[in-house]
Amino acid sequence: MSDKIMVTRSSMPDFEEYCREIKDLWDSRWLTNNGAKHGLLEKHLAEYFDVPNVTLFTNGHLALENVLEAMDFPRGGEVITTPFTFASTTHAIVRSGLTPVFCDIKSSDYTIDESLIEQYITDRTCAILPVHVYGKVCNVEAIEEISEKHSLKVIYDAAHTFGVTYKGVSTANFGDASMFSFHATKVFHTIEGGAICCKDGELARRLCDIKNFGIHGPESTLYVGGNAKMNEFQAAMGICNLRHIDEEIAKRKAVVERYISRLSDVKGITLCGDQPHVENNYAYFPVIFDPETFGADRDDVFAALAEKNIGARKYFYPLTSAFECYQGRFNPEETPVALRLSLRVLTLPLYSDLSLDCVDRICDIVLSCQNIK
Ligand code: T4K
Repeated sequence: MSDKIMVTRSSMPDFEEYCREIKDLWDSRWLTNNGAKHGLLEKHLAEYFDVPNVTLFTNGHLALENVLEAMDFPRGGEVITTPFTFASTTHAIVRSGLTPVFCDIKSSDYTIDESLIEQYITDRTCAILPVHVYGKVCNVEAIEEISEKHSLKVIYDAAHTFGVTYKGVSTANFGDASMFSFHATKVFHTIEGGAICCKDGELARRLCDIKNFGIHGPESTLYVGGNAKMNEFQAAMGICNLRHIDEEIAKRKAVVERYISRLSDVKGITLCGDQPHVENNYAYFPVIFDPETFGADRDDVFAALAEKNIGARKYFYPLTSAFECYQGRFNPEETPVALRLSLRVLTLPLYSDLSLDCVDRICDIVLSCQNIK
């Protein structure tokens, strides 16, 4: 294979379509700070998610930091979360002066194990921050029950769930707030970008101020805010991409179905099955390799693919609790399911214009690793 296949590849709108969308910026010269495109994208997304408030950010990570700041938790407060995620989730908690408390995940869908949450609740706990990892939906009903019982806030890291619904409801509607990432690698993107979706209008208003230096009005600055605003070129990309989102998800579905047809009955390979009542967005394709029964481990498969110029990724290895920057603070062994999965998972390439021929070639290489040990 000559051209490198990466784990993902940004979807682009038609070049002319994007040019048409940004053309009026040359007339208005209004490039950022709550511009017209920003307003339009917020409106379109609120309709798409069917949620009252969408606040746009320059990226998902700052959206998460800003919502933690807006909730005004006491310094050192504990946030129950999972370590099987991208660096951003844990870093946002720590950078906000809060303490992550790691709960294990379920081997069935890699989301937080709701049956373990209550054992971590102390009088310092202020929030639960679960991750809809790979677009798999957490047990939102159980989490809501726990949060109500203990008066805790719930902030979902919904970075991976654009377009995902549970019982017909967008994941933007669960918890006190949900953070979406619109990074270039996501199912829906604004180049860089993100959003907080919430029902509470007061929280949304605070977020608007905090992301703009805390400025509330011309002569009023209410918060020690920073700068996390989305600009007009980002918003224009979002407006274009949103027009094609159904097609984007349908194409990804075809790729995933091909992977499933080739890999689902292979000894030693576990795929994450469909969840009841969930409409997928086909954001990632994680595969778990059991070295004993597959006869090769995750790293063997990763190396075999790399040799053929295919860049699969070990999302999410290492666990965030094992990062060098947190050395001595957390013990990854305390989340044994997450640790085991992080050592066995490989996310295979997945994007909307990945051809089915390429999927077949990737699967052929994966299967050629069987029993190489
Ligand atoms: N929470 C969770 C659970 C997340 O997964 C993320 C981000 C966040 C929070 C934070 O959201 P943001 O602040 O990013 O909005 C990538 C993405 O940068 C990151 O957004 C994403 N999660 C994470 C899972 O993946 P890297 O370090 O793996 O990216 P990189 O540069 O290695 O790119 C991966 C592949 O994507 C490349 O091999 C090729 C392709 N690619 C990349 C770029 C930058 C493109 O096709 N186009 C591009 O422009 O983090």
